[in-house]
Amino acid sequence: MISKSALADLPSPAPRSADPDALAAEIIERLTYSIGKDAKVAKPHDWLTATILVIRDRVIDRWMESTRQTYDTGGKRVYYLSLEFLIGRLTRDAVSNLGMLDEVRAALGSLGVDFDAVTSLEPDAALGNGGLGRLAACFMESMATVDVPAFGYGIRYVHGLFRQQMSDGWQVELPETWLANGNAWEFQRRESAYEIGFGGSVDGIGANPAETQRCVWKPQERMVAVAYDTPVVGWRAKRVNTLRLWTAQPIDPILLDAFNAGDHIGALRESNKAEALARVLYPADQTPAGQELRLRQEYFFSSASLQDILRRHLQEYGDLRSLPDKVAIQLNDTHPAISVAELMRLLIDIHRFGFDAAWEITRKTFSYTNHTLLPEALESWPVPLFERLLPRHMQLVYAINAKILRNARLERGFDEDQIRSVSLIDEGGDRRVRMGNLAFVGSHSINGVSALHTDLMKQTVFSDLHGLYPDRINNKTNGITPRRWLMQCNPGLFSLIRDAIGDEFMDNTEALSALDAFAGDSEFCARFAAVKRDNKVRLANLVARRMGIKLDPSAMFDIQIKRIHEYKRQLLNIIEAIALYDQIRSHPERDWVPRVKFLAGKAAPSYHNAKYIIKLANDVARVINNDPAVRGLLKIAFLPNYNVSLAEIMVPAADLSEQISTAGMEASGTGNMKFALNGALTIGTLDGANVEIQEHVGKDNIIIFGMTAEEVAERRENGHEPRPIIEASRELSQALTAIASGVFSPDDRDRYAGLVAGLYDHDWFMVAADFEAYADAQRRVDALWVDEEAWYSRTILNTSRMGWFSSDRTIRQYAKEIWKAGP
Ligand code: B1H
Repeated sequence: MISKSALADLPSPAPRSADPDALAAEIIERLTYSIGKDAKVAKPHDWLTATILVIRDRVIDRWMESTRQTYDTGGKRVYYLSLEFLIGRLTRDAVSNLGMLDEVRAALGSLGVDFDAVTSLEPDAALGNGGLGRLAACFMESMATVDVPAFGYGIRYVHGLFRQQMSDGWQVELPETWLANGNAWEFQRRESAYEIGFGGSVDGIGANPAETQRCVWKPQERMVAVAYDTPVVGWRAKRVNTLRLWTAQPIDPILLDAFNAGDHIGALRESNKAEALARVLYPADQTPAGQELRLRQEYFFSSASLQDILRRHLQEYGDLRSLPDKVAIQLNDTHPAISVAELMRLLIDIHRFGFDAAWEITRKTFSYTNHTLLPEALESWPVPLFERLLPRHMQLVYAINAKILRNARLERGFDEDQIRSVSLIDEGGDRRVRMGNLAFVGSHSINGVSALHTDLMKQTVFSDLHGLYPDRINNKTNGITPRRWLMQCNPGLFSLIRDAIGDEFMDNTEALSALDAFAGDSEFCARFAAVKRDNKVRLANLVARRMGIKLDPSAMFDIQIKRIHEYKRQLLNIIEAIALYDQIRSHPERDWVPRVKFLAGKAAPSYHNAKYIIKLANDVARVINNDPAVRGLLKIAFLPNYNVSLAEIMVPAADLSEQISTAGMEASGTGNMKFALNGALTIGTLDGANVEIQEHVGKDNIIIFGMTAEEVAERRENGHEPRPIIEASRELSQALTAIASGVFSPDDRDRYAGLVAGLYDHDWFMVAADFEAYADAQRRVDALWVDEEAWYSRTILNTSRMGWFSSDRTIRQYAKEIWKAGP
């Protein structure tokens, strides 16, 4: 070991150079000495790894400085707990945020290596399902950008979201192996390891043990959480934060007694059990898995993260009473909600706080983001399972509940119905622990993710809790990072904007508004259109390569990309395509606007209807794309394996963005923001953040249609009858009859009988109810498209006015209003 005095004299490494020659020399050095490959025989992957190692050094310099600075200034740290981080590729983002794109490109070029080819070998880190996970990734980048000292905490899944393959139009799930070639971005931290327990029993301490007092939990099963750190570089590398992902390891790697007794499989039981825990991401977006392994994952990463946070705080401040002053923990949905009980346990049982003192620290430290109102997505766990796996936490949940309900009844005069609704235990049917209620009562702030969603939260799921704690619910409308979702994914538009308005928007996205002045400038419109065309050609080439479908880049590119979900209404889009197909054939004399409808997205493997919707899209595409009567005026392409990297190619190529969820059901949406920022017009409902997008871009520059959230609720209440609506619309009933009778599935005529029957029977998602409005809106879009200059001037106004939707703005609001952290 090194003595303290010697430490002070340790030399610092020389700062790394950004000079292309120096970079090239280092890449060769890394190839040789870190990877052990001669440049002459190095494989593309070796070049990627060597390049990452060289870039990483530049990141590390800034990383250590950021860490030191937080220690020196005693700044408050933010911890973002999330079971999902849907990051995508890291390398281009890091190089770009370091401001070294040209240099690294030149360095590799001088070695005969193409930067784009090498970086496209990097697998997507797909440790998330959809919007919720991608939001966490945007937030990590923005927290570094706006200089908030932050850690993201999650799980290092060996298998992220599955790879989607199409087999005859059906989704097939294959395991994703993003770590197969190693991961040069991460650092294993063996010293950051914590024991995590499950099951067992609880002993009271003292004469009259109560669950509110200190107890000893003796878990029956134990494992170790080990940290892996990935640096997250903010814009201009002002700050580098840490994404800390946990992996599970056994306490004993092998049970030697069992092994020596000849039980070679049994000897590895513990090891397998631990490793299984963190192996796979649950692929069920908005339909909680409900299985024991999922609860284990939630507790495992919550406990490891909290132990890590408390250790760091104690090491620095020596006293946990100051925790809320120095630590803010954001719960990304209810997945880490068990943290509320875990922090109580750690404070009471390990650090000897009394119940009330522990409760005050807990509430002041946590805040919770709700991302969905879908009833099926609200997590709850059966009491017997909870109790068996986490007996001490069960006691604490009861103790917290008693405190809350006493207060509600005695001091606030809550009646039986209200008590039932705010209780942490759902007593209707089998008894369950409600994670949303636990997260709510354990937090000082509960936020929604768009203005509409926050209002609905107050009126629906949390209405009684809102009555009990009226100052806790607040709104933080989502955002997206403009680095990945404009500067990196759309270099053509990026440089066009710089030419027009200078560089200010690179540090303040709202400065994009200077583009407003160019909306009426025909020359600028033409240049904007040329950039769009290049992006469309790039996408068309990809589709030709991957799917063998030839597309015309001068057609309107109409894109719907997101998870496949009935409430997102891909079905509405497909049915409208069929109706349009019929119209084109019936009226060949009309001037139809040529369109390509792109769809992409994954379905939860157990989501039956979603899988049929994918199959339908492919069946309809086959028929329409091959019908000569359509004369190429309409094409449909369902692109397989939608992920962040594919989005980065599709978003810049869109003319029209489909955001058509049933009003009241999409909490925010973030894809909607990416498209509008990149100069697509939105066709959408008044749902989620669409409402605020309309307020920003202006009514003339977005195409809104359909029922409002209020109208949907009203119609459901009064008993929605879809049949007469369907029968009143010739286009809709013809399209549905075609689907139901097997026009698109001659090999299995009844394939879609169930899907169509759902529309006639209940139409829960208002597909039939909104069809006419949607079809009309699409014809309005066609009319706008025909006047090319007016179209581009509208798209320019979208780009110009979307700056507010930067996640930097969102994070500044969280930092100021919830976390009280950051500059
Ligand atoms: C969102 C989820 C979600 N809301 C449960 N809820 C999950 C719920 O694995 N699970 O159990 C996974 C995901 N995801 C999305 O969050 C909303 O639907 C979007 O509207 C929103 O933009 C996004 C980010 O706030």
